[in-house]
Amino acid sequence: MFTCRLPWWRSSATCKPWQSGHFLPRLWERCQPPSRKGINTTVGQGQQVSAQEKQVLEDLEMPLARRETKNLFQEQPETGNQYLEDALLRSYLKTHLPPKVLEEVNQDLERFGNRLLTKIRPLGWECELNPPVFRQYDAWGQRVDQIVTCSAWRKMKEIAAEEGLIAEAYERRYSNWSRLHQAVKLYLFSSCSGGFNCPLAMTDGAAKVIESLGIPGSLKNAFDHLTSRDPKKFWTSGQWMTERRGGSDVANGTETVARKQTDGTYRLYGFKWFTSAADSDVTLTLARVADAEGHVKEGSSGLSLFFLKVRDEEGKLNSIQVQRLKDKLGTRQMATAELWLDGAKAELISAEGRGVASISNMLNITRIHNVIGAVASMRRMISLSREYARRRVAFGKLLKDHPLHMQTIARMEVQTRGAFLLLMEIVRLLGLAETNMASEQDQLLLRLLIPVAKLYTGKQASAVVVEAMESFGGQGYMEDTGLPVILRDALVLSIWEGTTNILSLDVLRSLTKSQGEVMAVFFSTVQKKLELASSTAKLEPAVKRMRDAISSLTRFMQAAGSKEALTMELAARDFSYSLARIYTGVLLIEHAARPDASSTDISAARRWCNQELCPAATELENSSYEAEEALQDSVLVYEGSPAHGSRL
Ligand code: UCC
Repeated sequence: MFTCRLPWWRSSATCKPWQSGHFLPRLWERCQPPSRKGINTTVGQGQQVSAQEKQVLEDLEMPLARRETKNLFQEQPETGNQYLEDALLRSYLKTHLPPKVLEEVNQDLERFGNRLLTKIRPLGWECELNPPVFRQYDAWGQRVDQIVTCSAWRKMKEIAAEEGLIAEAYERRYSNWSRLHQAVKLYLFSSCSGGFNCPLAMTDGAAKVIESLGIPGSLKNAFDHLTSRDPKKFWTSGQWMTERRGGSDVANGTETVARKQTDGTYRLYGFKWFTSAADSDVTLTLARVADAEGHVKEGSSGLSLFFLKVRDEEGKLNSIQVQRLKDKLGTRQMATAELWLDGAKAELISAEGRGVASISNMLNITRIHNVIGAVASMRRMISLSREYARRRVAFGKLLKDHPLHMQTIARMEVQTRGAFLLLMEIVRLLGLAETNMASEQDQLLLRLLIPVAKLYTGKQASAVVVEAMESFGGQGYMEDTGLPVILRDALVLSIWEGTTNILSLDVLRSLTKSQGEVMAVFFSTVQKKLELASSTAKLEPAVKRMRDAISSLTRFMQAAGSKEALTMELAARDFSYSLARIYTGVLLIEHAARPDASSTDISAARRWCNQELCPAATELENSSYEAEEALQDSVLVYEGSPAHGSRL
């Protein structure tokens, strides 16, 4: 008989092989066929857990000979109704929503949670298994440029309309809370959506731009379609902003030219390099208006915003050619294409030269959707990870009984809670702004927090999802578990809609544009929230650390303000991280100071505040933002490369 040695920290005895989780027998008959997603979901599974755990441990006592050796496999994690299982979400809604709104929203979310579980998640997996295909020519050699999507993808569009995933935010039936209700539905939908969250982000952004233009007559029909609950009427929108010369530097990268026609419309000529959800009905895009001589103005002030329909009434493309579909690391369920605009008919919808300022209304919405996607992917991975820990046995006990394993998941949980509260804060402020209830301070805070949250949660999602994947051991790396899909799709979150550095520079843009007012509001808001929480004794250490961090940030601002512009540019990322950590920490403290807060609320706030809260101040003390350090950065990067000599 063979034996294996126990780990070094246990007694020197040996254990039988079946005491190791690698030999865990088949316990339940719920395995899905390999072609389906390898993660199970059940409604109301919470009650079964202790019996299941008991069964796992009892089964380990059985001798190997009595078990089905040919069917040995590990138990799959199961999740139930996401809404009912999300304690933080439910406590947030209970705390903030007025009772009548809470009652209705609660009912809607519980019903939606069941629909997600039973209908929508399987469709999402079908979208993953049937990515879009590009068909350039028909059988007879005619160019057709069709992007063929699967039926599940098209069903997602119908569901999005029926559930009001865009409409909810624009109907405003719950006044300022409508935006939050919509965001929560999108958050629940995101990880089941098979990538359909991407077109919804841009559809929401397009509706927002049109609304912010006052819904002009020519766009009324489009607005009605974009915000419709009727699946037959509902349209999705793209956002064609990235061209061959650049995704970040839109001002210099945009080559597309708009030529005015006698009827007042424009024809667009150019090449769009990334056009996500290329099967959308309409889009917003940037171009340079040519004058009578055909000249265009370069730079940001030469850009204008256009609206166009992708196809005409007969379904023919609007003088657009699809070059090819992108071969992406993730989000493969959704078609991202390269498009030639060869005289596409379009309507100018911004003032000439105000394209970037106008499309930034869309960017700010899609960036919030990015935050939604980030929090949703973290929450999904943790849900699976914690369920797995209740079933998987290693070293003679369930993973959930290994303190180090639990510590690792708990750390992820703290990150996810923080990110969730930051998301809720932003959509709360947006809801106020959209119903004319936001003060000037609220609006400034919203402007600052959107890029902060986008850049920070994008990074958190990558880190948390990778960590959570590890908690499944080798299974986490296996495609047919569905777990790698979540990782691939999460990795775009720090790139799409602006990279971390571009967003950090946008944080600085908000400071400059408001002449520092955004920071005054930031400081007064965090101070106010802390004062309200300071009477909770258990939060004292967290409040103290937060006050210290705020002092550090104040000192950083004073010191950086007296230095050259390079200092702030070099500090932009650390500074943005500092804002994210401080603001999120304050939100966690605020949530933990509620009269009915749980011990986990308090613990989460304390743990968050134990990390370094103001890295910008530390790095300033380390002289990281000095000009010599910037030079040294180049030396470090290029040492040994052909560019080394030429740079020194
Ligand atoms: O490329 C992409 C695809 C990647 C991978 C695709 C895979 C599929 C993913 C699927 C996921 C589901 S996505 C696109 C990535 N690119 C971006 O997101 C753009 C990044 N770049 C920026 O954000 C830049 O900061 C720009 C383009 C906004 C900078 O443009 P400018 O022209 O240099 O900026 P200015 O001159 O500073 O700003 C022009 C005006 C100003 O207003 P005024 O003129 O009134 O002073 C700014 O205040 O625009 C205003 N503005 C804003 N206002 C600029 N940004 C904002 C803002 N965020 N909010 C409000």
